[in-house]
Formats: sequence, structure tokens, C-alpha cells
Amino acid sequence: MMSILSLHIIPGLRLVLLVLLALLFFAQKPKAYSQDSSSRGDFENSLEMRFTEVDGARVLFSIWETRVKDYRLFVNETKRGWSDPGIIQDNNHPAVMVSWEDATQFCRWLTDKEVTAGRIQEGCRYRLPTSAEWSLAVGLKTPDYTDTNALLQGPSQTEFPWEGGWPPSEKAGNYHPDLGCDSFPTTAPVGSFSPNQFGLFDMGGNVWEWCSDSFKNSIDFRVLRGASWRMRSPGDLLSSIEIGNVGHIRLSTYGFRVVLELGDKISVGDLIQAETSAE
Ligand SMILES: [Ca+2]
Repeated sequence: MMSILSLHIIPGLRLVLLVLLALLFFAQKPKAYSQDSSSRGDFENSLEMRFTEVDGARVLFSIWETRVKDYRLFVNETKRGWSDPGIIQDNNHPAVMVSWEDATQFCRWLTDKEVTAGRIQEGCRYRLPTSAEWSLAVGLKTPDYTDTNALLQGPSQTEFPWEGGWPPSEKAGNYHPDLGCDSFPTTAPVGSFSPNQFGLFDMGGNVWEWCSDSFKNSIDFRVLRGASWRMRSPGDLLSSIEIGNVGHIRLSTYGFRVVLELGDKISVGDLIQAETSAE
């Protein structure tokens, strides 16, 4: 078949055609959000929540804790109540006063919303991470991330979400003011500190993050990870620390981060293609 470049056309017109072809090629490239210095993220959803891959995990992680503006949309559309946390927050702070049950409902709402809109395919779903997935995302070095008990022993007892061990360096994260590593009296806007090796922010501090797991096999208690802006003791700030509380409690130190689970035959590339065609 004759290539367009082999057509007998005047040189000036050929140049114009080449430029048009180049523009067409780049216009059709899948749209991932820009690879800025803050993240290597792969997918941006309809709420402008950004997701990225974590080595070893079969889900995409939100690079941020779920923000006030994300959760407010859910509250408004579902006409739910949402208690005042009693602290000053803007749209980019992590949503707090959110129970495990609220967070789980948020994930279901978002899944339905995006499947209906064609933003994600059937078979994909948003959910809370498991504690084991969260361990991978915080960067715990362990040969078997599915063994939560193993994570709580050995080398993990000296691993923190920041480099360099105890005490935390300046700007290591949003922790208790006594540690002197940040200037935020309570929560901080997500992304205020450096991301970790996967491009995830606030894996240590800001707010505790609900995980999907039951805590110590209790039906009522659920796992939280990562510590908060009120924590200051070394044991509470370990990457491996896991606490539990009843799933209906709402505190100004508790929030959540969602993951996007892909269906068996769905890749990140498929998501981006769907994102592109939905526009
Ligand atoms: Ca956190």
C-alpha cells in the first residue's frame, strides 16, 4: 500500500502533512495526568483523585488521603450527615469524622458512579485497602506481605515511613507538634510533605487510615494504619503499627485512603483508554 509519505506532493505540503500526523498521534495518546515532580501516578478519576501502582500490590493506591472536597460530594449526593470536626480544615485537608462504615459506603458510591459514567469498567471497584496492601504501600520490607503477624516483628520494629529512623526529621510528616517536624496544629492539606517511594503522600501522619480488615478477628473492630497529627511516641509512628477501633466511631484523627481494584483482565492502560473515551 502506498504510504502517504511516498505520494508525489510538493515539499511544503508534505511538511504540513507530517506536522498534522504528529499532532494527531500525540492527541490520541492515553491521557494520564502530568508526571509532575510530586508523583508518578497513573490514573485520575472523575473526582480528580489520583491513583498509582505499588510494587507487589494488585490494586492502584490513591496518592492522597480522601479529601474534604471528595467526601463532601458523597455527603451531598447521598444526603448524609457529617459532623463538624471542631478543627479548621479546607477542601484539600483529609476528610475526618468518617467512620469505617462511612468510608466503605463512599467506596461503593464512587464505584457505582464511575461504572455508570463509563469511567471505570465493570469488574473494577473502589474499596479500602487491606492492612497487608497498606504495608506494601508504606514500603515495609518483608518477604511475605500477606502475613500481618510477621510484619509486627523483626526489622519492621525499626522502620518508619520516613528515611533515617527515629527521631523524625523536619518535614517528615504531620505529627504531634511536640516532635517539631511540621507547623500544622491539626490536619494538613494532603500532599504537604514529600511522597514516599511509590509517590504516596501522608502514609505516615496527618490522619489514621481505615483498612478493610477486622482488628484481631473482632467483628466490630476495624484496622487503622499510619498514625495521625496527634501522635508522638515511636511505637505509634512505626510503619508497621496497626490499631483498631469500632467501625462506627468518628474522630478528627481518623480518615481513609481508597484503592482501585482492577478486574482480572483489566489493566491500567484499559482504565486510561476508558478515561480518554469518556471525555
Ligand atoms: Ca495518613
